[in-house]
Amino acid sequence: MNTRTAHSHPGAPGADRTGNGGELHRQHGGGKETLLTTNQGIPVADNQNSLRVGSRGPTLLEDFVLREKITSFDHERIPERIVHARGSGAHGYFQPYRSLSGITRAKFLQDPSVRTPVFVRFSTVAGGSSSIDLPRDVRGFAVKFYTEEGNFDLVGNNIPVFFIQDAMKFPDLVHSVKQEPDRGFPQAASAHDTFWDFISLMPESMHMIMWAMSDRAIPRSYRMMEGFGVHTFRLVNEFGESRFVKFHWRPVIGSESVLWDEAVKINGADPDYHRRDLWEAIESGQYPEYELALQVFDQETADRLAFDVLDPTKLIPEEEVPLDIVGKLVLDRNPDNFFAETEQVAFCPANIVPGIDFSDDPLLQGRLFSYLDTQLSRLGGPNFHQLPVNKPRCPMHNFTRDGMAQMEVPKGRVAYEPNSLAADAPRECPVHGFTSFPAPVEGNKTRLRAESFSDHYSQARQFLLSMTPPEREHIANALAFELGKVETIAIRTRMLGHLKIIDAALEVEVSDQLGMSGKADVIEPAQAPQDLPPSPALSLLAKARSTLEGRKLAVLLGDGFDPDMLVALESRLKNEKAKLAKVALKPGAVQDSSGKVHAVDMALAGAPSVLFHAVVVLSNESVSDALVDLPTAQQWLRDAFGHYKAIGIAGCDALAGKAAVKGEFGVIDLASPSELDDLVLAAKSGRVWDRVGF
Ligand code: HDE
Repeated sequence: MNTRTAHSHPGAPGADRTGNGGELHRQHGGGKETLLTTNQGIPVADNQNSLRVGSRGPTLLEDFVLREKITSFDHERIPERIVHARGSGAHGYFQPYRSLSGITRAKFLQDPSVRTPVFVRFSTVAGGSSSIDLPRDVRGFAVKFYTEEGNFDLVGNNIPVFFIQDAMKFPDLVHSVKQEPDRGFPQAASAHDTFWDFISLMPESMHMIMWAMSDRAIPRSYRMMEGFGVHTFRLVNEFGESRFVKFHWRPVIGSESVLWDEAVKINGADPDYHRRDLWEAIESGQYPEYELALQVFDQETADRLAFDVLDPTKLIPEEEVPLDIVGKLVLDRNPDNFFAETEQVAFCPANIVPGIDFSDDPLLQGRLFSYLDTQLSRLGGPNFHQLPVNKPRCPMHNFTRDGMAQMEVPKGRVAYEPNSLAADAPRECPVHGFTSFPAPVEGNKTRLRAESFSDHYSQARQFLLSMTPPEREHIANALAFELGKVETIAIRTRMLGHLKIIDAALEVEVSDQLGMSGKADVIEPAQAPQDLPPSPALSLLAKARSTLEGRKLAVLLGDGFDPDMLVALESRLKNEKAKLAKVALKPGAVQDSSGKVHAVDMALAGAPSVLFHAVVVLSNESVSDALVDLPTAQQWLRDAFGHYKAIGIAGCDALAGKAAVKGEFGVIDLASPSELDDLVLAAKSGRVWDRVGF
């Protein structure tokens, strides 16, 4: 089969490959179409695939079409990042649990007593640097390890797969999700025509779309997010033996997501929600921790898997290649200066150390070029590695010189090699130096995508079928919400056509919500999907731990509340390693039943219940009924109830009655401190799904 045809987009007319004497137009239907050209006016024959050796081999440097396209893209914004512009960073360290010398010679993975300093930056993808923290979006999870053999950057995401298979399509993907170029909106949102137009024409994006519409795209906190290296990499040991590896990060306090209604409200109440949460957790000594886990496998296993390990739109289920937990990342220091560190940090997937190597994943191969290139314009020249946050912590000597913003003052006459005039000049070293794993490659130069990349639906279906009922419903709701914002009907029906291939029931649910039942386009998949067994590890809820560690709860205090109950609540939550925010109508004054005035953390007007994991109201309506008729107080409880949160109430029957939450599932009457056990139990299990019968 001609795989170029298999991957061509429904609706995209095939290119006219006949010579036409350099005309800028070609005939299509009744009218003339404008030819796609490079900046030099050279017509482009294939805008889908980069030039590579064989269909699965590395990409060639001579690919001027790819290079120009990516270069031009890389220089589009100054100085904010083109993608991942909105981010938050922290310092910390990484420590392996044991030596990994059997599988890699990387020094920082040899000795469990060695801590390697790191800088981590979490980010959203689509929005500008001042955009909200809770759009529905992928999150970046980028780690710079300052190892004794140089910097290793693991530049990953919180989703283990990606939208596209080839770097050639990245500028198109990003252009489609960013604000539409004529109108400059919407900011930080995928719910618009151009994104879904592109996606609906790119069947390879269907797996990632299931993830991007899932709870993963609206995390409660950066501290509660998984991370993934996405691509297959290699590990190489001291004997030169290589194995493949997929990198994973797992948050020690478990994962958690918000509901879409919460996300929308949090964006209004606190657009810096994630940034503030990360900062405050570190300031208070509650250090975010993540375990590094590896999926290590050999060529034989790779050959046995149902998918090509070079295809970044696919994952390897943990049930097939289990995770090996090998170390821990701890974030224990906030940046001193946001710009100098979080903004100027320059990650690059090409930064690897001896013992780690690339695979021929065509998306990774394109990234190896892009990041360094983009820093040249973003950070103004070739010396950005001298900025403190980017500078290696190990000795660094070479003969690169000059350039904008040169901060070093190199001494001596010798800035070349070989040389005989400087005996102490740095020399190459075949023993300790980085050597590429000599993976064999052969094939013709071609822009062909491997046949093994052409199943676009099986893992999308597998992901969906691995979800718990609430998670599955969220995906359907998210799709209906996003497609409901798409104005072009043909884009909606095209997407419904893809959903039908992924899962017929999903299409029925979404088209019903859109009022478009039976309207799905008929789409012929390049390869018919296979039914894969569900992978429970893909569900966040199925593996959620019962815990309150690192969670923030709120107590709304009304005048005359019982101080003993507050003390009991505080100490109970402290034992659970949770935090409690004290909220009151007036931040300056709330009195307990003895008349004592208490300090308050937040005023009710600025502390909607969406900001918290679970909520409590302690009041005394016989002393003061100030809260009862207050719409904000009623809404506080209504929202918490509607978001399936555990709720504790004491001395506020009238308010609970007006908010219509009294006696409902997960609403616990705190008549005495012993009832706190029930509250803690309910809050620990996350959401009270019983309220909707899940
Ligand atoms: Fe990136 N990406 N990317 N990306 N990416 C950037 O680099 C790019 C991809 C990721 O906190 C840019 O310094 C291309 C996958 C993160 O500073 C840019 C392709 C994954 C961050 C760039 C990809 C990522 C970036 C923008 C397709 C997950 C933020 C500014 C070939 C594995 C790092 C910059 C930070 C940032 C290019 C695809 C993750 C333009 C060309 C897949 C976490 O160079």
